[in-house]
Amino acid sequence: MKTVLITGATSGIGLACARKFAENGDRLILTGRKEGLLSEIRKELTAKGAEVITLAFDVRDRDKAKQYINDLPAEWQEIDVLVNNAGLALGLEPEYEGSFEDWETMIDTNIKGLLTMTRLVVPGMVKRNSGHIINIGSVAGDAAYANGNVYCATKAAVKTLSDGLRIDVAHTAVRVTNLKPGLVETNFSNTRFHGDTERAATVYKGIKPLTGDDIADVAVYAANAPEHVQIAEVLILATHQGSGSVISRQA
Ligand code: NDP
Ligand code: 8X3
Repeated sequence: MKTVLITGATSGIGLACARKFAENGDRLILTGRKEGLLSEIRKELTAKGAEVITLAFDVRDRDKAKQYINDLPAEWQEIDVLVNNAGLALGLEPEYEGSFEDWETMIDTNIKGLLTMTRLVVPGMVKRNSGHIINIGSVAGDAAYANGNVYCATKAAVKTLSDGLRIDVAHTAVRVTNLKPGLVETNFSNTRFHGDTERAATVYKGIKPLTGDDIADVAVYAANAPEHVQIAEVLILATHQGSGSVISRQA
């Protein structure tokens, strides 16, 4: 049984990871911003026999993150798996027309929030010579697509930070995985289009997208691979998606 900390566990891929790791018999530290949702999820999973604690904080709030991680009860301090999932896209506009505020939010969450959690959790892993960081990157980090600019750049940063961390912990048994999903139907597009659900629905029109469960399956697989195997990076696309910008839609 592993202790798994998941950021952004209230929705989509993070929630699917919470359910799949619980099914796998692991115990969970679930974090997110929505305290009410976190407690509902805790109830759901504890009813199925999982051990779960929840921490409500925004990954952009470094002081809060520090406080919550440092104040974990002694029996929860040894985190085996950190799933750096909290993240978002905001807007889909040419780079020369994007919103400064959206850019700040994406950079602060997807890059700086991920780095904060890494900095807080990984020293314990290095000290124990054991642990696994699973970063949720994206196909968007492999190559920019039209109007994706800053979001794509944040996911390219997740790839580089994953590669850098993997190098920096190579003398230990700590493993680093960068999961790079393509189109996954979650709340992602609603958030990207600031609540425009009609526009969000068009993203998944004419193609069977991935689900959060599809990504969570890979995360659980990577976390349970034999100790000498490091699943460094996985690109997971919907079958009719050729790349970040090539999607074959049926009429
Ligand atoms: P969702 O919007 O369904 O879930 C995002 C989760 O991140 C929510 O729990 C959200 O909480 C949380 N979150 C966002 N900002 C913060 C913050 N500042 N502090 C704490 N939690 C936060 O989208 P997905 O599940 O799709 O997204 C999860 C990750 O997967 C993201 O990193 C995304 O970039 C990545 N991804 C998604 C793909 C897709 O097609 N859906 C493809 C490739 C990668 P809240 O509800 O409070 O905002
Ligand atoms: C989310 C997937 O292709 O919309 O990272 O950027 S995509």
